[in-house]
Amino acid sequence: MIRGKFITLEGGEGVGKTTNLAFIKDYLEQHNISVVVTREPGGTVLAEKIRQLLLDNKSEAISDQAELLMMFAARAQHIKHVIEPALAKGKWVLCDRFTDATYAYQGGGRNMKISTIEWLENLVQGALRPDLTLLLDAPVEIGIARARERGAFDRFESERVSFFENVRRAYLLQAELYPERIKLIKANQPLADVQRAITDVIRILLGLSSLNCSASPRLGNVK
Ligand code: Z5A
Repeated sequence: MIRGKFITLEGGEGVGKTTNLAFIKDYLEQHNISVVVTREPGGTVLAEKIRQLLLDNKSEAISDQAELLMMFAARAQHIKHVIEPALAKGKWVLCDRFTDATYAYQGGGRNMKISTIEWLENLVQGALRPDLTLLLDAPVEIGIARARERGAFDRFESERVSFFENVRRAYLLQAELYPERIKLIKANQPLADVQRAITDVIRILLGLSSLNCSASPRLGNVK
């Protein structure tokens, strides 16, 4: 059995991760690939309960340390019960956020030590890393405006704009550190153009194209 591929979608709030996850799933299925769509925090019964606790903005204040550990507790369940079994069966896993989000939100947003995140990443994931990460990037105010059209804010969405600026910077740093794995997609363009850029990247992963794609990990492309 050939192991499946692990693809993650990342980016600040409202950049279009959920919208494009559905698009990628359809595209892969058209190429006869069996896909498992999941998300973090979440993806199992227990991990979804942890997600509810993390997003609830009416509960007691969650310390930064507790938040970080809850992210990795949910992730440990998710990897053991969903991600690893699916990959071992040859399925492709499409995940809405993964550990790059921890570097961005807990590292960039909450200012937690990167070495602590790295330590937890190695403990919980072993050698598991995404094969491809699509980082949807847009100026913070665009993502916030899109996301807030939905109404009520969760615990993260209630953060200040400066928090999301730090998150965005940390994501872009991840893209600079891992240019082979993380492909930057400009998300402040019409959805059809975003999806064309995504298709270019996915085609390369599928071995359907070796051309240079319009997505680029270079920071010069942002704003
Ligand atoms: N979190 C963390 O802190 N640490 C971690 O390790 C992990 C997560 C894993 C929950 O995530 C929170 O967990 C998250 C970080 C934290 N909090 N925040 N913020 P989430 O993924 O569930 O929450 P989210 O980022 O807020 O998701 P979202 O708001 O649903 O955004 P999205 O999925 O990226 O966007 P969308 O729903 O696809 O699109 C939003 C709207 O924009 C929608 O109306 C679309 O139709 C529209 N859209 C999308 N693309 C376009 C384009 N190109 N043009 C115009 N309109 C568009």
